Amino acid sequence: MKKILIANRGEIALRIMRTAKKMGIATVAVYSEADRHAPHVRYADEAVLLGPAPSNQSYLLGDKIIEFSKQLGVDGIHPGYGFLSENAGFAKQVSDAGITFIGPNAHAIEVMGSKLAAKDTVKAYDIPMVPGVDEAITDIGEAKTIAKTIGYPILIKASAGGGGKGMRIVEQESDFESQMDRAVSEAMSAFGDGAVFIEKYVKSPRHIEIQVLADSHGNTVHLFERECSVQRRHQKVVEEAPSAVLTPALREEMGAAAVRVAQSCQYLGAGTVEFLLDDQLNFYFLEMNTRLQVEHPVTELITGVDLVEEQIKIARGEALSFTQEDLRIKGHALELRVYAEDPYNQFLPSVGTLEKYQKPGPELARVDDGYEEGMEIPIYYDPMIAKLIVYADTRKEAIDKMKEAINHYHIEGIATTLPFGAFTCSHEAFVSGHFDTHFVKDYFNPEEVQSDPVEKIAALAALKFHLQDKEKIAVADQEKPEWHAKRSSN
Ligand code: MV4
Repeated sequence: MKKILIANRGEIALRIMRTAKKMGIATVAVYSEADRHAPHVRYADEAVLLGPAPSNQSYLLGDKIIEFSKQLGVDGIHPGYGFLSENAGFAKQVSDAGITFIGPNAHAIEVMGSKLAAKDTVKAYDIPMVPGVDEAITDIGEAKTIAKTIGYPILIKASAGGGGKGMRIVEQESDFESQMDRAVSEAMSAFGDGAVFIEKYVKSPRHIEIQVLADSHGNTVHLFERECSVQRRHQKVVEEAPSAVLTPALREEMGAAAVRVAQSCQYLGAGTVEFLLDDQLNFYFLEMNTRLQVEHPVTELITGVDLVEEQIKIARGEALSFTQEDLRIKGHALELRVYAEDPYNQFLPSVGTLEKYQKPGPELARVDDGYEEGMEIPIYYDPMIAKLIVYADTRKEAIDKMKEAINHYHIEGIATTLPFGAFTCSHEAFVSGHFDTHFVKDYFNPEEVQSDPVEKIAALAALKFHLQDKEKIAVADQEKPEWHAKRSSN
């Protein structure tokens, strides 16, 4: 493989190109009109303009990307995450064009893209699953009978789902039909697929995911877990590896299960198997993500494996150069997603220009970013500016290092999630490891956010009055109150 095209933008495009260059592979960037001056365009050996800013006129144009690839003699296409990365049709079109898709085969993408197909595929592989059904609900009466056996509360989920869309908690039988109707119509409008199923609702789960790598010679290994329980509105904000709660025995058991999930769909390349972990440390398979994930760096730091390099080697047909026994966890890594969002104002997007942009030095942190001082954050794409990643011998030292790195990260012109990171790293629940996916809702109170004194305190006082004011006219969030309706009472 001599030349690869990176069908993506921002930090992940740069991240992939860095490894390609290290391997002596030439790089081709693609970009939209909004990204003409973006670092990923300058960093690449060649770059081609796809079209106007909106993704459906640029980064989602699979045909155009393949056309350019042919013209430029590209051997492989790396899709990054988002955009075309989990589009089975695109993966197939790329291979049909005689170009290597740096990712799994279309079959694995398709199966894992449907939660019901995924459950059906893994069920012969001894994978623990949340009590529930593995078929789309067609008969309400039958579904109610099953729900009664499982026991309320139950959760209705969309098969095509993602980001919590089409997901509804049902507390009691009398709410079943109305919640079902809402889930189906939400799934229909979001995914064009109204298929839903039910599961027992796991009350206070932690989100644990296992990184896997599978080559084309029949070797599949896992690279341990990442914990991503600190989320809000189904968007991860802080991730770490390893998890503070897994024992070596549980880690091995979950790792082995993840490997079987990958084997069940003849997986190839890097993938992630997501599990819920309940308060009794029971784990349940949720889904498999068939891409390189945003939070992959924490795994790289604790294992010393460059995941993009492995993806490229696997795509070239090479066998993994290590076995499961060769892999060890060393140290602890934390990642904070730095979003252009205002934690003091319900994490609403904060648009504007990076008037000031100074990062902590490499001795303190790895910063994977895609912007520079003076740049505007386009409104068309994901609002993530950077990933702030730290590594230390122990979890406690990593947390302290993250706090220090945040203090050495200076961004002006837009609000970011940096203060939220400081809040999390100073919170007793996070520091002690006693937290779950409700962390943000249970504890995050904008008034407690740790930050540079004086101006911030003044700003917070102003904010407090602002929020009190707003509360009176607040329009309810579409999914949150419902989802967490019962939490405040436990
Ligand atoms: C669940 C659950 C509780 N019980 N399933 C949220 C997104 C989707 N991928 C799966 N999700 C959940 N599924 C059962 N049976 C709770 C969640 C959930 C969640 C999962 C992982 C990380 C954050 C979350 C936040 C809220 C709900």
